[in-house]
Amino acid sequence: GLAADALRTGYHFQPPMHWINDPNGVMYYKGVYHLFYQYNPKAAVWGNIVWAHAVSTDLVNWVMLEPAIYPTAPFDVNGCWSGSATVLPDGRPAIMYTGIDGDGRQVQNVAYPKDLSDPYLREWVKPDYNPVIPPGSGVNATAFRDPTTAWLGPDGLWRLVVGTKDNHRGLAVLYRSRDFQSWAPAEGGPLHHGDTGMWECPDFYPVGDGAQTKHVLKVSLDLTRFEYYTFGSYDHANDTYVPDAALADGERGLRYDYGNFYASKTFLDTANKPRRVLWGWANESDSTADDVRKGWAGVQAIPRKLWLAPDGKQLMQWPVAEVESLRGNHVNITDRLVEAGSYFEVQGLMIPAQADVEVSFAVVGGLDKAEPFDPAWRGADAQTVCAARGADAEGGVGPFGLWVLASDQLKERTAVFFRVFNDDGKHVVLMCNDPSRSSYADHLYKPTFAGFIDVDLAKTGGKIPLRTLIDHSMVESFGGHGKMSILSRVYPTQAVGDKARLYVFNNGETDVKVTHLNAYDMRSAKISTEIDR
Ligand code: DQQ
Repeated sequence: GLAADALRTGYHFQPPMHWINDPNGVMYYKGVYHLFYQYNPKAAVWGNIVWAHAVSTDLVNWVMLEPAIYPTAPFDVNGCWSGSATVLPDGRPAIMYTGIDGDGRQVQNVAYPKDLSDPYLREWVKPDYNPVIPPGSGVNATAFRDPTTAWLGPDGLWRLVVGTKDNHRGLAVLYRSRDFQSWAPAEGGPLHHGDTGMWECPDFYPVGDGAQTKHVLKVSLDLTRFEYYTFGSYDHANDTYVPDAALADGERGLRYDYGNFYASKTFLDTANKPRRVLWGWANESDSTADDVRKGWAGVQAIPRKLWLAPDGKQLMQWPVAEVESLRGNHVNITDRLVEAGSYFEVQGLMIPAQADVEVSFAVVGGLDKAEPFDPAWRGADAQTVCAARGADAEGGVGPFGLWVLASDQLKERTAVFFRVFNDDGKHVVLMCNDPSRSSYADHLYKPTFAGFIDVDLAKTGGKIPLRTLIDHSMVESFGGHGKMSILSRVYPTQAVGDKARLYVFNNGETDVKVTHLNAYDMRSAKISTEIDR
């Protein structure tokens, strides 16, 4: 079996035990960050779902509180599913969440804090007039959930979006309300829809400033378990949303993360500048039997700052700066050549299984040897390409990158790397996470994750940066200063704790150079409960 304790994360959010999934109701309120999340208080499998609750002043160290929202009434007797928080103009926060009622219908309910003078907002009250948004006629009552944070229109009406489906069509439906109690769907039809099955956990919010402001619509696809987003213009008067024409919609669209990252949600952090912060859930990729044995399942990704790229082509993400407060012992390497076909170990970390690594690569041998991009791959997704040309397939330019959570003989290792193709004279850069050798355990789900990263190596002088947050069973990577992220769950049996190692490798025919590498041991986040505070 897998070593349950050795695989628990040190600085990614996890409760002491049991199952977790979606982040819910994330907000900043009077100096405190709130993270609610889908939680099974009884077991390490999905079920008995309540909103567990944790609070923090820095998004890094957490106080675990009692569950905040749990079944108490006919309108949520079968479960309290995902939803969002809204801070109202009078300063009161409101939570909208999906309840599973006595008939198994999905309904939207509102809850308010019992005591506004409690800075932690421990107790929540559900008014008797719930549900406030039952599934109307023509709505699929078993696929109607996950209300977004609400926003106020220029006409003084509140708006929010609920995810649903109509046969195979995913829908984001907009509802309006004057008083946050009585809600009606916008007459103009759904805000957006796609031919991609149920849309879970929609999120809709502005990014950019001034003339550059865009609205982002993110949806979580129940069928593929990936998330996609578009951005474009939102007409506040008519509640219509038109994605930018240059962006692909649906499964060919952009993702926040090209790996194991789902049911995410953002909030506006008014304490800092302000910034928009993204939370997302990373599922396990071991077996259900492993989870039961481990006694826990599910982790939250590092909260990420999210913004619109200056070129307006995509969103960018970066771990919130507060995470760096956990950095300890530091290892630095400058201008080290990694010749074609070579590798070296990064020495000096005390616990390489719990580290933060920032590395900047430069292709110093030119791009001439880049492998031809197989025309058969046109239209295929990056994951397919990377599954065909993984970390161990020698290339022309790349694969080069990191081997993390590696055992001393390198039998276990997870590769995070770049690989450059020549597509009719245009260079295409693949960023990839290859876990195929991550563990001796043979029953694990080990999908290769990848994306095409928008970095023009001809313009950057061959330079491409990578940051990887390593946390025992988490490998969370950011390429190109936040242009692409890939989260992967791996379960080494040998490369655990201080036995794990870190390497830089180059499996290509072209030399690369590590211009800078800064690796840090990461202290564990402080997790306390009410009792030991
Ligand atoms: N998880 C929740 C649902 C949501 C799904 C139930 C997404 O509200 O649609 O736990 O992971």
